[in-house]
Amino acid sequence: MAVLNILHYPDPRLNKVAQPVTEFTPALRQLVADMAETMYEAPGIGLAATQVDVHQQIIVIDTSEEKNDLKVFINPRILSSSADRKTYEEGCLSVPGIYDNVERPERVTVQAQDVEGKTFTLEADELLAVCLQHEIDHLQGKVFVQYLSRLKQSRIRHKMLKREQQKVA
Ligand code: K1U
Ligand code: ZN
Repeated sequence: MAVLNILHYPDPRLNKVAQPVTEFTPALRQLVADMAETMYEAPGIGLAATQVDVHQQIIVIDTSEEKNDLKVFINPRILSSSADRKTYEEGCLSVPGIYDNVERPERVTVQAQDVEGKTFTLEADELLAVCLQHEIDHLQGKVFVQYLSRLKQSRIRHKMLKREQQKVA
């Protein structure tokens, strides 16, 4: 297994749209295992393949306290969203140290495939619903800061670029 490099905002590779997975191979299993290791090591509660510069529709999530409930979503799509909305203070491994409120549907029903290609449907609420929507956004090339005001986006962009410059200096 391996810990993969996580891209940081505003890297333009985070805006690429991920393609559907068509082959359920041992290489896919290995990538999923590496993504899970990367998420646990960060630590985080979710990770989309886009964040590790792989532009395929793959997500790993574990919102359990004990970190023993790994969920894998291949080719996820939202079948329905509740009219009720909820605001949650989100974070992102691609925007470390930045947290802000995002309003989203409170519940979603998602259809996806598992690592063997078997289709399943899941009704999600609470943190799992927030995390699933955040990760599906990543697969569509969207980072949570894009829900914030232009002023906040600009401040976050400058802060992140300054941090990257300090790393190389
Ligand atoms: O996609 C990502 O960057 C992962 C992100 C998921 C997420 C968190 C909160 C709301 C929506 C989506 C994270 O995991 S950020 C880190 C984090 O939330 C966390 C880290 C350690 C313990 C508990 C939470
Ligand atoms: Zn994120």
